[in-house]
Amino acid sequence: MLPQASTLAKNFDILFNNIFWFSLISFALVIGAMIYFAIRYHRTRRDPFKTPYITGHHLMEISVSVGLLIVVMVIFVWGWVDYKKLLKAPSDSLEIQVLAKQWFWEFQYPEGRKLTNELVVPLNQPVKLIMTSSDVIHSFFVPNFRVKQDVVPGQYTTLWFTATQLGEHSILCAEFCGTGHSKMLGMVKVVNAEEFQQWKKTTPSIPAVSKNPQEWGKELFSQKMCNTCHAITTQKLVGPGLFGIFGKEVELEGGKKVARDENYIRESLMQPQAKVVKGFPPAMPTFQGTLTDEEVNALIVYIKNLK
Ligand code: HEC
Ligand SMILES: [Cu+2]
Repeated sequence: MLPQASTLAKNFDILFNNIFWFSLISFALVIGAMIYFAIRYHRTRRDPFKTPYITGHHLMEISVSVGLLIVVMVIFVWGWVDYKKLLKAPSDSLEIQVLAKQWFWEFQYPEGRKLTNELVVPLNQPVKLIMTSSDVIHSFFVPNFRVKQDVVPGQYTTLWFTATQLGEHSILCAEFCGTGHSKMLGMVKVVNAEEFQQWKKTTPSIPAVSKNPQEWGKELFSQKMCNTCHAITTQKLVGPGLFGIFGKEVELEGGKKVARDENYIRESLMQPQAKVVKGFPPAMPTFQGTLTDEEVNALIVYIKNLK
């Protein structure tokens, strides 16, 4: 058996084992009865030309149906109780953003620290993952923690766990996501609280902050694929050309007019569908979880200077 390395692992294993043994015993009984009846009532043991006439047996049928219903309901309610524990992360959880990409995992801590394919978490501390994908559907799976959750582009899914075993635990992608799927591997590194504080000190946060924001914004504009939908001239592509837009008013779908200020651009990135420019489809993907505050700022500076 895999190690039970999270608080939820035991619950799931108990449920799983109960269902497993119940199924196995039922299987043995059913097959055993079949073999017994096949031998006991074999044609050679009775008059081959006389088949007994059998009518239904109400009491037996009802008791089997009700009995099985009770078994299924027990499994359902039991599963529901455990599932509810999985849904609601404790309020003191450490929140970490997860971005799945073909074909790696990116983890971002509240202070801006970013790690690829490695998630460092403290022992016995609830950790909540806020996950999204930048391309196709992936699935975040840590077998030792018994947690698995789809990671869907353009949407947030969450997952939480409290690690109870020090050391390294594999992260797998459990949704076929392209040719590199099997190599989409990561590691959860569970350390104790002091080591975690130490790690925080020695791992620099927000490494890119010292960059010139305008240059950085320019890099991001192509890195984050803004340029596939936006020209930096006034030309229309999928989205509006961004030349000289900053500070000017824009007419929205529905006729309302708003000024394009920092907040407007920020909202365009985080909730693109909140204000849709007139004459364009609501086709812009959200960059929430993909762009850090610093990156958003850099992009704003860049767009501001397109004039
Ligand atoms: C898949 C295409 C697509 C991508 C990728 C995309 N956008 Fe957009 N964007 C649009 C469309 C379509 C609109 C117009 C509809 C709307 O307002 O949502 C838009 C609107 C905008 C606006 C408002 C424009 C205006 O005239 O007021 C800004 C600013 C913007 N995008 C910036 C960005 C930045 C920065 C990126 C990259 C981080 C980006 N977009 C990536 C399609 C895209
Ligand atoms: Cu994947």
